[in-house]
Amino acid sequence: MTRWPESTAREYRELGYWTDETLGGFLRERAREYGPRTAVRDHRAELTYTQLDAAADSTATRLHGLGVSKGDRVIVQIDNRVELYIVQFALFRIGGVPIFALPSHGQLEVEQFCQIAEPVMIISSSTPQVSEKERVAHLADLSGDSLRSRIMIGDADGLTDEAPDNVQLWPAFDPSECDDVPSVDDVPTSEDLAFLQLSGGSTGIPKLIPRTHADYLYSVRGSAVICELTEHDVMLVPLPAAHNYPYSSPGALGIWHAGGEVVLAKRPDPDACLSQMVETGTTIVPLVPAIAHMWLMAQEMEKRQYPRLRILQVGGAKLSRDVAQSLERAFDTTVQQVFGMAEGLVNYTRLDDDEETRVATQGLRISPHDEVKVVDDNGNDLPAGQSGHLLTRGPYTIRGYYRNPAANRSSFTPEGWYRTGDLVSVDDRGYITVTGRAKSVINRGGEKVAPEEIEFHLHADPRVLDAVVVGVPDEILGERTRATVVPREKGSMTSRDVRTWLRERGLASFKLPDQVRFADELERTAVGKNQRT
Ligand code: AMP
Ligand code: DBH
Repeated sequence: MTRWPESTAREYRELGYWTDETLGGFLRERAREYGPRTAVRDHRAELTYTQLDAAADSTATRLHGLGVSKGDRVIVQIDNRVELYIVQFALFRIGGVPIFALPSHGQLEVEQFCQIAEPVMIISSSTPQVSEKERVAHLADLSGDSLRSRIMIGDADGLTDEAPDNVQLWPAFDPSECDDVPSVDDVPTSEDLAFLQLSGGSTGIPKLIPRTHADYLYSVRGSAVICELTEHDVMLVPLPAAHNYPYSSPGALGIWHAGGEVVLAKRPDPDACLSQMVETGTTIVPLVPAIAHMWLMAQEMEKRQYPRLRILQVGGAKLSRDVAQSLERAFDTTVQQVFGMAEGLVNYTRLDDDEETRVATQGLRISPHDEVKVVDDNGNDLPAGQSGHLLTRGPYTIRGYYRNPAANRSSFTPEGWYRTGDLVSVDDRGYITVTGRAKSVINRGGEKVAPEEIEFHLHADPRVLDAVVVGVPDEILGERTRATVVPREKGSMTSRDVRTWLRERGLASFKLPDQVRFADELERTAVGKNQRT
């Protein structure tokens, strides 16, 4: 893991940004303070802080018994249910390093995580896209050489006894059954690697983001202060809960920091979620623009009241001024724009910002020690107000990806600045406005898709002569993906064939092209590369 220089690390410690607290210790401390209060709820369970803490302990004991020890990587692909958090905290306690796969990742991505990170274990659940039966089959088939255990967490009744020998079935968690505390000799410390997040990435191969306990918890505490969270806050989580944004900006961790309650929604559909917001007295909800747009349309029809809703967060992709204004009016609340990245830097509009700032900018950094600079194509610094490439470094921004020297050479400067690939302008106050993007990533409603990756898999299809993938404007998603395919034999393929091919390759569902066009040839740039316009 590429680390911060020692002198910089010392500064962050001296400033009190990095403390000795680990994520495992964080939950223990919260349980001590807020014990009987509700920490988290999903469609079938509700856990107090004490129960979440105890569940993490008993699961840690179990995982330790299976041989997971400090530094071991474990792929965790669990959808929005309490077990996601229980497993994460269990791993943090024993120093296991979760890789936060998303429920929508396919077999292909999971195989790639195995190749890069050599995990000893994978723990999965069914997801909105994949049934329990299918998931068990996926687990059994995974070719990760390093995997010693494959665990499937289920709703008990949905699981059969006919599971393959190499997959263990764990029934959903029962809060009355936790009694043991793990005895671990080699405990993690706060500057150790805590987990691996995923980057949307601009190449075909996923990039794993190494976050430490200390750097992450600093960003969580800062975020909780900015959002003025208290123990009366209730956060509904309609996005995949393992994603960096609903996990830490301020996310579930920010809510727990303050003693509040997290409510996991199975899916982001507006009908269910808007009623759930009323029922649970939701005070804060993280959304991406595409979902915010859907919710807005539903709200304009239904006109429900959310007397407790303080903050409607929108991040992950650029929010239009119009939608921001309409959201505030329709939900009678404050919109907070969140411009962040799993690599680190997170910006928020502040709750007391004037309307123009709230609807037109993507906010201000968390920390005064977040260094932000804007440079031109040649790397020269630009003055305030001019648009250019955003570079950043700071107390919770990584200095390098996990086991990826090639990406590190291109994504980080020798002085440790992370090249975000975003084009922005920064005003005199430090507020950022996202003006565009220099990286080739397609931002599909907050989900990041690398066109090269899809092209790679299209080229692998023997029926395909050539293919190019681009993002095209979409009113709801912001951008949607369009594949233009040149078949070897004209008329030999349908768009369904193209999607089926990609799905069978094991690609995540959100990476399947929204639109497929066929052509006789592709336009080329002067150097003969496919034109992505
Ligand atoms: P990732 O590196 O996969 O975590 O994705 C982070 C990227 O998402 C950023 O570098 C931006 O390109 C994009 N992004 C996140 N939040 C916003 C936002 N509020 N407005 C515009 N783009 C955003
Ligand atoms: O898009 C992102 O990755 C993102 C958006 C908002 C993020 O990681 C975050 C906040 O922390």
